Amino acid sequence: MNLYEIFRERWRARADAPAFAPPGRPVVTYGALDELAARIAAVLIDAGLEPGERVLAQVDKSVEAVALYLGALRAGGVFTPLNTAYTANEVAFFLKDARPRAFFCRPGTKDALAGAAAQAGASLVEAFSSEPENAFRRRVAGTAPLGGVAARDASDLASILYTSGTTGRSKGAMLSHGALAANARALCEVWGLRESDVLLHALPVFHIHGLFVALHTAFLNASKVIFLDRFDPAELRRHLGEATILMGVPTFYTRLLDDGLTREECAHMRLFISGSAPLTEEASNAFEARTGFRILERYGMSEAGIIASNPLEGERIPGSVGYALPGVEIRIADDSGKALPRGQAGSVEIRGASLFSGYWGLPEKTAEEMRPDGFFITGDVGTMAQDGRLRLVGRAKDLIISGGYNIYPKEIEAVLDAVPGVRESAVIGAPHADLGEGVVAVLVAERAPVDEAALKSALDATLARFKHPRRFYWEKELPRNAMGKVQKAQLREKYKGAYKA
Ligand code: MLC
Repeated sequence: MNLYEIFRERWRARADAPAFAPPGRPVVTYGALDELAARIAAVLIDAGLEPGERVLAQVDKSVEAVALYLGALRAGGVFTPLNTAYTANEVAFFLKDARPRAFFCRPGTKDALAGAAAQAGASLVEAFSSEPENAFRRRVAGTAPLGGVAARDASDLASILYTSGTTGRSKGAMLSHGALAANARALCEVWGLRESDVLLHALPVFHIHGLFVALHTAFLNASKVIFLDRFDPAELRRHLGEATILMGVPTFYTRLLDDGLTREECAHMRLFISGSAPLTEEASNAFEARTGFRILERYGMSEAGIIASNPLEGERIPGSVGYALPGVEIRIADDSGKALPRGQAGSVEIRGASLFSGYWGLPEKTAEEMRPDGFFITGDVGTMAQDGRLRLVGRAKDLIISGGYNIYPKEIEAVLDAVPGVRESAVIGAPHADLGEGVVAVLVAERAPVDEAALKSALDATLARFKHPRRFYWEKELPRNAMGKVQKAQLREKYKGAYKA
């Protein structure tokens, strides 16, 4: 069961139906999308791609980029997308770790990355763009489409999604064809998604939210996607009248309100869905007061797809992420994995068909995060009400969520600690009106505070800009407990106003 085959069965009867409608560009039908994916699959196989080999891609959002994903699936490859904000330094790590057969990058970065890609074993290295004169596009256009779809089992990998980790080293979450199919089907069921729905898509396509949650559900219904290059509130508002579904991070919703979104503009909409970061009760209420819609909040992660969702019918409660999805078991457990009584706060652990298959090349790390009975320890802390509604109340892991991106402090601290003159650092999240949390660095100097320019240039050389702290504070020393562990809660309290002014 190749996931692509599941999509294609649905598309057969809908070959003339619009798949993608990117404003200002021609509509792409499901038939045309299938053919483009078949040509890309043929090119990948010509280049030597064997089933199970990785196709690593750091490419800009476009219909062609989605076709690249689909072509990799069709050829039996393991699609491994990368955030377009990652620096060459970060990409070099992913190349080494993923050892892809094929690597696709943006035209401007090919020279810098081609050597590392070849060293990692890539036999196809292409500068990818949606421009018609792009050499890879021309090669695709001149290649006969692959007739079939590579045979894959439910347990075979379809994708690896990299997430940073608490140790500072990124881990690739391995997702199987079966896991992705199970999650997409469950979502279509709980959100009542159907052929006539029109999805307004403004998310990036290198994370589960934009690539899997949003697109897989549309693909299963062969429904139309209005495909925007990026999130721009004014542009998005112009298309609400043609759409029925929007999926976004909380920042989308607060920016839409700030931009002047009106009730009339939402008249054609059926459902607004939010995830990837906590939606505040305040934002949820403000959105309902303005538009009449209660945003449906759901909870997910790369390792598990969507785990829980507020109901389509019935009350959507702000602050709760709703009920376990069909096929997903959630338990609130103590440190040993023993289930706690309802209402008590504990570790959120999950099991089910959509769970990942482990971290790529890291069996020990996988084992650390799995219970012997197959439950995955999410790292979130939550409570479950008597009626089964889940509420997230904290995080056991040191993680910042900014604008829907997960940012792990350890990685940033390692860069700051290496700057001459910095003795040590602690990176924390502080409330941020637009992004939910903003990144703050608290530093201790060897002698005197280091010039901020030196810190920024070290960050520029290594880390994607969304990870960069925009506030720097100097302390004589970091607060520690008796065990010597930095007391980040104290720092978060002290610097909670960092982004207020
Ligand atoms: C952009 N910037 C950010 C940022 N996004 N900084 C912190 N956090 C972010 N999320 C910075 C850039 O580095 C840049 O800084 C400046 O903001 C402007 O960049 P931009 O590209 O113009 O930003 P903008 O378009 O405003 O992007 C904001 C955003 C975007 C919220 C629209 O971040 C976004 O689309 N987020 C969605 C993330 C997402 O899809 N998450 C799903 C993960 S999956 P400078 O200094 O360079 O100018 C997951 C599981 C699940 O979590 O359940 O879904």
